[in-house]
Amino acid sequence: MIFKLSYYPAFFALCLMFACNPQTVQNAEHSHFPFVLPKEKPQIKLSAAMERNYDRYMAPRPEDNELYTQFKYTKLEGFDYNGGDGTISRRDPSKVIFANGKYYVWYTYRNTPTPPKGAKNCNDTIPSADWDLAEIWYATSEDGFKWEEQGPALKRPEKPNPGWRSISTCDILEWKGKYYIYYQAFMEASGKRGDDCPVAIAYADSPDGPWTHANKVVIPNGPEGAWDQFSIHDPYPIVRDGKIYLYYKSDADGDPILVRMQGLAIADDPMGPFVKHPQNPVITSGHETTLFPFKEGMAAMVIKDGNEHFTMQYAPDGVNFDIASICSLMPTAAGPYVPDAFTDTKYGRGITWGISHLTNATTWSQNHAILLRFDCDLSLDVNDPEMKRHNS
Ligand code: AAL
Repeated sequence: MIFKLSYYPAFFALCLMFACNPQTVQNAEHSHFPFVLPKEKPQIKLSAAMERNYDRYMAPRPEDNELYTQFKYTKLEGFDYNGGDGTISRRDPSKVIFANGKYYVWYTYRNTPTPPKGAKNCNDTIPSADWDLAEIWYATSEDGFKWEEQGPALKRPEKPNPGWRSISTCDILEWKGKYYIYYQAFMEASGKRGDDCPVAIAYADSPDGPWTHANKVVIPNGPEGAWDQFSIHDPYPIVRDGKIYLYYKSDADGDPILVRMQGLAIADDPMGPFVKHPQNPVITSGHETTLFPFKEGMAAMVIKDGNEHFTMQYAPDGVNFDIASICSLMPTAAGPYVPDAFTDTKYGRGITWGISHLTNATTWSQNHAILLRFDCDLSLDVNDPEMKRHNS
């Protein structure tokens, strides 16, 4: 409908009267609604959606939330994939660390005569899944974009040691000047009962190795009926409170309710014993584990799978996580560069980049995967007075 020109003065007069009405002004000041979204939760009756917009997340707008980010992806230089025919795969990167003037990343490396063929068709040389018959390789970089593959950090140990069939999905710990790699230790092919594997460990004096398999399970599967009976996957150690906080995933043998939750095991020594937290599982969703110290607590990227997939979560005590934000296009199997992963920080500074993987996912067992870099903004200002106060 079009206003006749002669109506305009009357219309503006009405608007002016409304704006100048003391009652209108008072309401606007009182509620700020529905015109302005206040930063603090207003003391008025809110809808359920607005209640949780204030209570559940760290800020009412994503852009003000320190644990909200968008992700940017960049192809890495320096890796050969045999033309992408599925015979070479790199996946499940560790955290990135900085040592000896360069960045290091470790990852699952598979180079087999054929791409994965599924559990029925695998043998000693044909892999069942992308992470079957794998080794742990590593690469270094000066800028995080151009990488030099250095070769194997760890080959499979001799049968019957844990991991003789495959070693995969590792993560790194630096502790008292020594280095430790935690990895999934397969004793049968994935897709048979091999995925029911525990976590084993190797150690070295330098990130360049040489690495020694301890030939020892450090995080065993839970007892029958426990949520983590079937697997201990994606080990992810961080130093907190002078101890090793190792997060891990279990997949409950495909149980539709419990599928892929995350737990925590704590130890005073890298070799264990690790004590599983009585409140496990501490995260109910996600797939691979990705966490980092943030403020006084721990932040987690809860990526695919579960009711709370694609969220950033925060636990002030590293145990009791809540949703901080919802993000999209999150990095799969992210291994961030966590500058304070091992410093026992009292006020974590967050992350800005890391390495993740991308699979072509043509079958359940995934033909092959590539590594790529992600960039994000999940970091705090290092000059933040709070950070200085906590870490001084
Ligand atoms: C990954 C990880 C673990 C699983 C498989 C290989 O992305 O969650 O490592 O076992 O998939």
